[in-house]
Amino acid sequence: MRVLVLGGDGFCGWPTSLYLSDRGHDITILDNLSRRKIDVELEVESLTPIRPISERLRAWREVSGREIGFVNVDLATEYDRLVAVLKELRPDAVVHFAEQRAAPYSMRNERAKRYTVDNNVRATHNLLTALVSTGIDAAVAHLGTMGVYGYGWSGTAPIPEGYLTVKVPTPDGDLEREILHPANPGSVYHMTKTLDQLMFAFYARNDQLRITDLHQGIVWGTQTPQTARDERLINRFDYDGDYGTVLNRFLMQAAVGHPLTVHGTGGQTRAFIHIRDTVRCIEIALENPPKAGSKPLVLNQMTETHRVLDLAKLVSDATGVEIAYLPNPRREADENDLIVRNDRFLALGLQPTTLSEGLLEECTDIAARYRHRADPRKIIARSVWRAGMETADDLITEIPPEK
Ligand code: NAD
Ligand code: USQ
Repeated sequence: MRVLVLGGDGFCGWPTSLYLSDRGHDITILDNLSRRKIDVELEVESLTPIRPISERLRAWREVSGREIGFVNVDLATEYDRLVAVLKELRPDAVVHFAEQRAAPYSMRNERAKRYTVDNNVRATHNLLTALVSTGIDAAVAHLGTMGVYGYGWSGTAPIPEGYLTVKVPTPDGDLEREILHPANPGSVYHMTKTLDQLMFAFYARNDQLRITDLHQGIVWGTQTPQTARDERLINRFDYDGDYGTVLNRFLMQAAVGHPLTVHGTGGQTRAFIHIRDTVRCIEIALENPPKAGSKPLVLNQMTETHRVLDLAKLVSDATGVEIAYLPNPRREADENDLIVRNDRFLALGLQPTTLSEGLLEECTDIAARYRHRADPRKIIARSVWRAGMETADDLITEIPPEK
């Protein structure tokens, strides 16, 4: 398959590009490197020493003998260039990772809120309208989020895969209807993913685009067998208060001896997936696209759920690092139930990688190897959901020497 990977320089996009290339697909990455520029803005770097994109691609050619193409295009603002790339490449499939993906960053200030909406909504809409105007019948796989459903809305009822069957009372009795699951976003970032869903529904119905929306949980881990082949291929590891996600942050904090930063009580339950399963799910989704004329296919891309506090305890018990209960900078429920259906991926052959000591250790090893690159002042989350909310002071400002 000829696959265009939008956002292929990022945390999920890079290992996916290598995995699909390794599986014999012909890959081109489109990325404007905005994520690297945000690192410069936030004065922080990936814990792992990610290489410039040209070096990454050269290293992949050396170790695999395979070429991956790259175009530096802004999906949100360079529409004509996007159309030109599509016409030249005529992809069989497009994987869409290219959005601003951090909830805390999206709540940082007015500028970041506006950037997140402008970037994400325009990027998705440009892709859809460009596919229609070029007449390219590529299967689209978009990375959405479990967060579109929100947390706690349906209590202990399992979250379905995208759609909900409801009863509408009429004078002649109840009508059964299938509707898009109500959206309940918890941040400006998550809100953009709910807007994406409406665009997908419209373009699938009106223009018969074939779209799969992958409602992905929090991705943890760093390496895949492909990114581990050469240090120059190493994947990104975000640990800072805006971009670092909870489990990877705890593993990194344990490696540098920083107290584990639990927000509030830690009663928040979330869905998780290992990066190795992310790349496999994308391949499965590309192999099983919906038919033209069908509504978007929604797959819940997650393998397990955990409470934040349970994760902190697991890491603390394994490493001896203490847990710090911090004021929660977000507006979110203190506690929630979360039961998620993921039957479709299981039926399509996904064999879930679940939390295991081996994988946790692999991640802690990576964090320990690069601990000297960590800036402890960047660990505490400082983006607040509303003005005046409290954040924690720095717990430690210097990394203790290695024992
Ligand atoms: P990332 O920020 O590491 O990667 C996104 C990539 O897209 C970056 O390389 C960035 O430069 C590029 N990009 C952003 N806007 C662009 C634009 N306008 N034009 C071209 N390129 C652009 O994020 P990630 O963690 O790899 O996430 C990828 C996707 O998966 C996102 O859409 C995110 O919402 C979704 N997702 C991520 C997670 C997670 O835990 N990381 C979980 C669920 C869903
Ligand atoms: N949390 C802590 N301590 C921390 C960091 C986070 O307690 O140091 C808590 C948060 O308050 C939240 C939970 O952990 O309750 C998850 O936070 P997160 O930053 O790991 O994840 P989130 O903001 O939801 O976003 C991440 C990705 C996003 C993706 C989403 C999937 O950044 O791109 O869409 O996970 S999901 O959560 O399933 O919607």
